Amino acid sequence: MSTAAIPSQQSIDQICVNTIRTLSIDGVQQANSGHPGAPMGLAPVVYELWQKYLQYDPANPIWPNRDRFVLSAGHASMLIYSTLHLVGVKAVGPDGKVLSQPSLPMEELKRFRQLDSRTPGHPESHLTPGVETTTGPLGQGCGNSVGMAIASKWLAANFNKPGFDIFNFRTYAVCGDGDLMEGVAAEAASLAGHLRLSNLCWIYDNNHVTLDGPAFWSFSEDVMTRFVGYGWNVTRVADANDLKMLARAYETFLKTPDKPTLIVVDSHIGYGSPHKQDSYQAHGEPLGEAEVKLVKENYEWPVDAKFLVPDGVYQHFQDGIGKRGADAHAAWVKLWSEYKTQFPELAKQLELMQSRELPQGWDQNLPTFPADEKGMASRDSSGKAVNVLAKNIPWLIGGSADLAKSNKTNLEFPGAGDFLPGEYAGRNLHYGVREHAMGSAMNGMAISRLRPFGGTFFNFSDYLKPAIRLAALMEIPVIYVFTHDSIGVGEDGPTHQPIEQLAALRAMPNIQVLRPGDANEVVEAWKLAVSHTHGPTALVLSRQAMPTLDRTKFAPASGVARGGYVLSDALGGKPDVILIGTGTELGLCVAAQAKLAAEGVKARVVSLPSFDLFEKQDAAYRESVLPSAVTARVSVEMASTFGWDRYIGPTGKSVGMHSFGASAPLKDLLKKFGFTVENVVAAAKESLGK
Ligand SMILES: Cc1ncc(C[n+]2csc(CCOP(=O)(O)OP(=O)(O)O)c2C)c(N)n1
Ligand SMILES: [Mg+2]
Repeated sequence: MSTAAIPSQQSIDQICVNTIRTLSIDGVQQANSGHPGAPMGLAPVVYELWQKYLQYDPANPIWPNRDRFVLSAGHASMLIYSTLHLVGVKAVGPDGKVLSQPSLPMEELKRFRQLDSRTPGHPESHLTPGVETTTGPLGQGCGNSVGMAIASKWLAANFNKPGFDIFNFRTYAVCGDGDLMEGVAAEAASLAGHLRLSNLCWIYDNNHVTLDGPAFWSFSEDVMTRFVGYGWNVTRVADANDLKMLARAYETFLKTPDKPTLIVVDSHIGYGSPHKQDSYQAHGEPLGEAEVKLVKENYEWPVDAKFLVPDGVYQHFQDGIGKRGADAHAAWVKLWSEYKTQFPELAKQLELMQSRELPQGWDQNLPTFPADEKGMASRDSSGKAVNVLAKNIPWLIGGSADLAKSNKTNLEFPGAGDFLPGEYAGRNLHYGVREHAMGSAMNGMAISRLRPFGGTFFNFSDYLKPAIRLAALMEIPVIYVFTHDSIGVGEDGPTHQPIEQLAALRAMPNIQVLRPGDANEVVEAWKLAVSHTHGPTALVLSRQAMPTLDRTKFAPASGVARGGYVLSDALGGKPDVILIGTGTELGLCVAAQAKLAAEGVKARVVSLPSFDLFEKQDAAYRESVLPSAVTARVSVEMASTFGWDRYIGPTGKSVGMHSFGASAPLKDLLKKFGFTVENVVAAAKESLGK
């Protein structure tokens, strides 16, 4: 396409900015779906950052010390797609190797929002190399960026050596009014300010508009004062189109040594379109062919050209970010090769982290728990297991939302240390009472190749659910330590007693959910959690003790790996009834089995700590555990019975929860809600038709 129609007085910077804008407009228009407004307003912000400041090599989008760019305003996805295309970010193969072809060739921009494109409606990191994290649910990118900044500080504190700044990457997040209205961003900002994460920069698109109308309808707080209160450095750019002012703001960020930076950028949605400026109706929709032409006219752009990249634009990006990024990357590679010879041990660790592998001997010294009728709470066995694992895996780093002592997530071995403001080497994070930010930050940490685990009460898993969901979608290995997993918490009452949380997590795709039934199952569950590299794991653990089963009499706990296994068969096989239990209720099933045997009823006990792992087994195995001929079945679990019908069938019985719990001593609750041996026995008989 000829560029003759673009007036020569437009600087190359301006032409590049307008190319980002018009590619975004054309992508949205072609899809007839999406948000053109935010990319139009934000194009100069992103241009100035990428072209002049971002330490990023388009030829290697997985270089570990690259600066991270997060588009928290994920609805502006065409903005990042256009940018990735123009700067020529390379694709990455499934094996994690950088390829010679681009991540987003022009055809992909033209296939915006189409099936199997690399340009989905909102950016998805597992689909599109160059997209650092999946965004769209507003606020999450902000939370992720805090995790990335934490990761950079932690990596620097643990791996940098004098003269070897292997890690010092910065994280930039672009957010809008919606992001800053969301609670998760507020939690994350509070945490980042507290931790003095000077490597974090948020760029707030202060465009005075949200989907429903002018921002003042719903949002009138003083954002700058709020962030000053959080302990951030706050600066403002009064006109998003002023590249010089933007540059000054980025310089200010780079010069601020002790706090994160918020750059408030005043912009007008769809800037440059005088026709739509005052119309709040349509900015979340395609402009329409006629408006597209008017907008292009306003940019002094050829009005009929589509997906136009004027001559010189690709080259200009190559000369800017391309060259700067290649030089920075090359310097790093040189440093890294010297580092590898001087610090081979540390270098090896970093290589393992990058490929999400575990170090040799990662499972050594894990405890085996002897049989014990009184037993222990699974949170306690979990605490023991994770302390061993964390000692073996130096980048397994923990934390809790202010419940570390309850969740037993504290890493207590010598040298584990705390991650505190200005002290970034420690392995224990203190998220404070900020569950959602914890979940979202852990995503950012996992993306940065750390292996984070974080704890809270299972009931409060709802507080971080949106972040869990994104971890599952992004296929990243975050581990949740959810303790106090049932009405078994007792006196704290129904506000603290989870009911439907298990069913809800089991319904989520691509998360490993494990509710182990004794101390040795807990160890197996932790092994599965740390070995699982392409999705999150939720460990659902009790506050109260459960028996440690005698594994010389019962099947080995390694059966956990198959999700469900025959823990104890009926004498002579051929059970009349199958009792299926998880967690604290497994012991109840074992006791009921003995009682039934005394009455001449042959029962099999199946331990089923993980629905999802059991579903992954072949049909023959599942049939061997739950033979279809045995239709008398009982499930026993102190949670909503929702979902159990698939295992108990039409004649089965569920001993479970059908209401919220209550505040009372545990023994009274067990009686009230039927978690007694007698009741399980009665359910078994009922299922047998007796
Ligand atoms: C958690 C969440 N709620 C709602 C939405 C739907 N949504 C997409 S953009 C948007 C608001 C847009 O306002 P703003 O953040 O100011 O972005 P702008 O329209 O200015 O680009 C909303 C509500 C969402 N993506 N995520
Ligand atoms: Mg807005």
